[in-house]
Amino acid sequence: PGHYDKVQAQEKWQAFWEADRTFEPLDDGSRERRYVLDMFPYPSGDLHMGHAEAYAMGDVVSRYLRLKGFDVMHPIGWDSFGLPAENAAIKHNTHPSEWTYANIETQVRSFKRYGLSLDWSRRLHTSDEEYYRWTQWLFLRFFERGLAYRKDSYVNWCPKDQTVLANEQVVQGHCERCGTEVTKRKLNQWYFTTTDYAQQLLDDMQQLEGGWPEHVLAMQRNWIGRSEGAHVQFAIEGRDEPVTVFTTRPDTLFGATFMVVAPDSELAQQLVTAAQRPAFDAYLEQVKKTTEIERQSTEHEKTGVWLGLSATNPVNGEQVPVWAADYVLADYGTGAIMAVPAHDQRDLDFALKYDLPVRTVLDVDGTDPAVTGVATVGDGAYLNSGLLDGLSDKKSGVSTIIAQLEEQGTGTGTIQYRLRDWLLSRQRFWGCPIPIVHCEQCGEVAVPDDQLPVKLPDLRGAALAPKGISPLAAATDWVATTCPRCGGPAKRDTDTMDTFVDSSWYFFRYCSPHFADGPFDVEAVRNWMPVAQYVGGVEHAILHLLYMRFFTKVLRDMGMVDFDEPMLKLLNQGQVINQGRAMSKSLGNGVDLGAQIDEFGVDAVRLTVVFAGPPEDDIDWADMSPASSLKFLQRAYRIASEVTSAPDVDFAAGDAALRKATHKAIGEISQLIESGRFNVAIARTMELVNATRKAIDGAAGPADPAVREATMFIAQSLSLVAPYVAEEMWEALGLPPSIANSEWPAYDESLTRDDTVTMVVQIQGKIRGKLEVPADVTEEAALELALADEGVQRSLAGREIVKVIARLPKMLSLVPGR
Ligand code: ANZ
Ligand code: ZN
Repeated sequence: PGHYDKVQAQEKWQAFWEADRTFEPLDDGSRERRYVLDMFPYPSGDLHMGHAEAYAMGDVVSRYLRLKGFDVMHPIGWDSFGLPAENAAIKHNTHPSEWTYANIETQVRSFKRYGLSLDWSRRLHTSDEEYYRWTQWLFLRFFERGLAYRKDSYVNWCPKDQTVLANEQVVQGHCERCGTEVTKRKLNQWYFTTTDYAQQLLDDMQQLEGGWPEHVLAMQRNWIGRSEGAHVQFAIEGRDEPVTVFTTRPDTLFGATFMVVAPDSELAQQLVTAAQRPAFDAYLEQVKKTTEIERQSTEHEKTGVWLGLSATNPVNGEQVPVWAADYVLADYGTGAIMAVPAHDQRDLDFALKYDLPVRTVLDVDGTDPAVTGVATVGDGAYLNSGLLDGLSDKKSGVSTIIAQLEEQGTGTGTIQYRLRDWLLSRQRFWGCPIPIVHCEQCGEVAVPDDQLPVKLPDLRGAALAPKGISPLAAATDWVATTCPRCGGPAKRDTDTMDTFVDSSWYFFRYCSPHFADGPFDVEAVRNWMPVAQYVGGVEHAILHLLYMRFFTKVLRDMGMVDFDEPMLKLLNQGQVINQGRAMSKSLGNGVDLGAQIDEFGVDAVRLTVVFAGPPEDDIDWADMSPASSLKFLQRAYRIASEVTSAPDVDFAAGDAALRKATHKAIGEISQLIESGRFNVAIARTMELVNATRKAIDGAAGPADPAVREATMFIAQSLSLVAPYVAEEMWEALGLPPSIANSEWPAYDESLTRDDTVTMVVQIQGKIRGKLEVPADVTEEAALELALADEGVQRSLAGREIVKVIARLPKMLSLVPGR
């Protein structure tokens, strides 16, 4: 007796919750709604320790809000398109869906075993036709609004495999499959205009202050990267159009001694002279082998080639040579810069290497960059700078030069964002097809809504292997279609969408997962969103969160949602590591979740991960002891099995000391959970278990009503992390299942006060009231209590207090005015 059988309990309660549909929300408006969301999983094999932690955290919030009386929606689904399924299909000569859905089923079983309070009725998979139909529908709405467009850009290309590679398939510049050096190839690809929303994405972060971790907001801010500066036009001899550069330091224009354009830009192609063409072409081939990261690195040795011509500096008419160099990127700013070697280190490195002039135009610290090799930055007195000479701060330098350029018509102040448009095309099979048809007569034509979804053709195994064009392009029967506009012959677009598109709107779909007339029921989204708590890994701190914020803003502008930000609160759980290192196959330090559960049970594993430390911190499994978690749970269960009072016993008659401990715990644990300090909440629960044990063994005994009250709350508090043992405890207490439908107790503050004293309230020397107050009552609190007392109020009859004499805690004397 008194022993909790973990395996039996798991099976019993899983079956109960499923049959009872315990975790499906009522969704009838009878209770206030709360939406708790975990980032949905990718179906790569079974759940691992990382999942165990993340989902345990989300479940604490979800179960707590449910007990607090909210109608909680806590859905689950799968981000089920993606490259690993395609690789598995090639390897095993199957269809990617086989690997995908088999893994999903494995994960479903594990999630259920893990005892999460998930609503299985809302389950979705982004690779289902029912889902991707609406991904396509959304794409078309973006397309209609000019938010989806095509342009040329470079992709990673393996010359041996003849295939496009995703960034994660390029390992140190080489193809992951065959080791060949990866090069770049130009392709016409689809983009979303995230840049149109750059400023809103920045501004709306104000609404997330306090709800999102500060470092995530900082990462978003950096990624958007707002820079204030100017566009400056340099005339080119023999060319009508000037070349425009973007600079954050237009005030250094007098120090511009050359100009640089990105070698892989259209502009470089236009500018290069016939004489320099061979040198340039050879250089471009070399640049294509350099990764973007190398090009941006300050360590990387900069290279370049002269394009054979000069440009005119608009403020002094000076002729400066025009170069192409790898450190200038094609898709930032205008893809062209004015080089000011004295005050920009990259330009200085380049100038010293190629023997280009260095001219100091700012005296920052008395040093000369041409001599030291160190560019000087910041504020300083302007030199050799015409109208700027005499000024000595950047702010007035910048505004003066911009005013001059604007007057001349050779430049304007501008704001530049580092954020780029979202490249969403993938030359991959296992993704959502882009619902566009290319017609020779009509150009890009949207597939009509009533013909959605554009389904993937049935390709498997070798048909997915690389062979020069993407698998969809090779499916010629599928590609050939008729133009929806003119009826003539046309071709389907053969790209699929980045899976980040799928995950940018799944949280809307959960609100009405089977809605057939649109991606979601607007009314359902209004009822449930924004999400009260979002939980997921910090690896998604930038792209996923930015993209889903972007989608939300577009949907808002379409009138489909009425808020700016979809997730009010964000929790980034830490990682589970082992022996100080991330778990990995090569280190052999992986900890298998299934094996841990087999040995210690779900409750003990969940308790361990949540108790390990603040949710945001990493957990080192080597320091954990699921065995002692299990021991504690047994201790808690034993208490419940020993309680002998009836369920309807009157708690008020219980042992005062234990009642006080219980109510203190209720107050504190509620606060701790609400502020995300789950580990401390568990520590408080452990203390209450100890106090209850003492009461049972001591004078109070197992029949004392306070013991029942305490044990009920222990079970409820434990139910947030150890749901099986909590249900067993609830049952042992003779209470109806499920504990998940019980009510989090109200905390009675008066019970938690320390010893009370009777305070006498005198008015003009006469006793008008006697009150029970805490022994350590403050004058302010005493006065407030006194003024709330009916007898005192009657006697004061509305008169103001002009003087208070306090001899606390025994006496408070009030002198009213006339
Ligand atoms: C002249 C200059 C002088 C610059 C100076 C800086 C200091 P952020 O702050 O990141 O926006 N730049 C502009 N476009 C570029 C591109 N496509 N690739 C590489 N570099 C580019 O940086 C803006 C500065 O980075 C610009 O201001 C430009 O160099 C360079 F004392 O112009 B600056
Ligand atoms: Zn047509």
